[in-house]
Amino acid sequence: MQFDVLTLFPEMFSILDESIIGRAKKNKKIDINIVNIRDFSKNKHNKVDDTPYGGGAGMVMMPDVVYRAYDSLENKENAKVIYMSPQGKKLNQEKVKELSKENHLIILCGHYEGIDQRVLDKIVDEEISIGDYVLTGGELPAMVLIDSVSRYVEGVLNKESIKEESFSENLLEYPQYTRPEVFEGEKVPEVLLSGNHKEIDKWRKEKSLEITKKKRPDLLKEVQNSQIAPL
Ligand code: 4G0
Repeated sequence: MQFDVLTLFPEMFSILDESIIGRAKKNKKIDINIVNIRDFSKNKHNKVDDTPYGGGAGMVMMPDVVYRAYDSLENKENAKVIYMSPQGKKLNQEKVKELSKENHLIILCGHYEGIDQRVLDKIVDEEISIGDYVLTGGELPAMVLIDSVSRYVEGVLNKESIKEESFSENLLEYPQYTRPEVFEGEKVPEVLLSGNHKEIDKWRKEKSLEITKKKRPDLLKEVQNSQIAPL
């Protein structure tokens, strides 16, 4: 999977060199190409934004600079262009799975009051929001998108994790325990030490259901609607 990111703050993306996404990059399971929009300014001061027509506060990113940055990318024909914006369609796990089936995503990160509408109309296929709140830029949302989508790319996670996840769809995870057997006087639930895998599975499903009922009853209604009997 190829990700191209158009941004004014390329250094923010060093976060993706860590942990599982960093390993996926090293192992060539994903390729993340960060492009600095500022490199495509023709202004002698490398200006990338200007005041809004019609007046008002803040600055707007100029369409020609953003377009040249986009146009510099190779193999765009089969790529989907995504604009990270609080006005976009809300990202969820279903959308993440759908995007993971693409081969090439181009992610545009806006700043200031946004980007000139004309270049958005010309190049953007989908506008996506990571939630109903405003951030200072689209960079953190872009990284959230890359992380969540990369988890579904073949070879990034081990197959077991993904399988277990789909098994418990629309339910929250059961609690996990590891050594020591007693921590601050609290013992690990006995059933997990029993070696009885049928009983362990049953306990975990019950816990998942109980925790979902308590923390996210809205999810449980979706489980009922989807006709998947969890127990
Ligand atoms: C475009 C995305 C980009 C427009 C981006 C702001 C939150 C999200 C930006 C704006 C972002 C999100 C109109 C304020 C940059 N903040 N929820 N900030 N406007 O995904």
